[in-house]
Amino acid sequence: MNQHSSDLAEIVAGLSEPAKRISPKFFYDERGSQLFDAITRLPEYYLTETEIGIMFENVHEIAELVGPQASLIEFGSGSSLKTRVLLQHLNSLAAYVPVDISEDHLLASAKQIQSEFPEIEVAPVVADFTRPFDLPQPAIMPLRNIVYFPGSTIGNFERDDAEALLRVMRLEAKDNGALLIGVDLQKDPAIIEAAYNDSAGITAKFNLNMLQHLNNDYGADFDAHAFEHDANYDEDEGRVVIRLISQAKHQVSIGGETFALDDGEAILTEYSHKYTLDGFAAMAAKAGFRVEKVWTDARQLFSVQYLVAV
Ligand code: SAH
Ligand code: AVI
Repeated sequence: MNQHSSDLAEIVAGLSEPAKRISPKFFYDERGSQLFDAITRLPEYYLTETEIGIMFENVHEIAELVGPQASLIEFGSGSSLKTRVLLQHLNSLAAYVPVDISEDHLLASAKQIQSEFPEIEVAPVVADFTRPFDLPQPAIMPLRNIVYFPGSTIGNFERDDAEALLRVMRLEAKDNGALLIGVDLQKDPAIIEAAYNDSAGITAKFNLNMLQHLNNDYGADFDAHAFEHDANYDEDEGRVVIRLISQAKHQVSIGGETFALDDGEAILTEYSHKYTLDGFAAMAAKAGFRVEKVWTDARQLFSVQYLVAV
């Protein structure tokens, strides 16, 4: 089965469940990637600004831990916004390998990075990182692999899937490698809910754009006007639950199947888990990593963590 057919089968399977769901990876066509970039600039979306602040403050220490001639492999690189500070400070990088599912956006970002850092080999990989994929062999032999996973994208995976993804990263890091990861922290629910219900309505557009993506690329016939964005923080589960709520009883078709939606029925599009430091360390340990260093901001909103293979 090719990538497109297995994606379509995955979407149909999610809509066939009693509680309908679509994976958040389908947010990211070109427009979805642009809308995500707009989210990162929103005043309510504390994650990006806070993470960049932590990176700037601690990049010398990070560079020391990483050492010379590493290969930097970034999962879900998007516009590689936070990576620039690393590319400026890491010592004689062997290569930078951004991996992302959003093909046009990745290739344009990689080209831009290559022009800003001509001395570094930039080798983009278009792939769904939840499925097996090959990494390129850089011209300079890396001394170690550093997997970089910023943005708290790990939070978009349910706990078992997050642990499985950490295991994949553990394999990529090999025994002498490390994982540098951004992890959003549990905090006052009001701060979290505001980040996913911004007053400019960009997160709503991002959520609804998934339906347009499925119409354009997978032959669906969703009417995006028939849905509303919904995001609530579930404190017990420590996660934001992001959904699209049908505003009328209607039907949608995709992949030769027709699905009935009730007025008020939800399609789950994303979870965004928030961790405690202890909770994340316990999960990382199960995946074969030990947390060597944690950096946070003064308000303890967000963390950047350096995990070594055990
Ligand atoms: N790392 C950036 C972007 C985060 S947005 C930052 O911190 O700002 C999440 C990114 O992961 C998007 O660029 C999206 O296209 C990518 N992504 C999401 N699911 C993916 C998957 N399964 N495989 C590959 N890339 C994925
Ligand atoms: C990519 N990911 C970490 C974002 C998040 O905060 O969970 C995606 C997002 N969804 C809505 N706003 C941002």
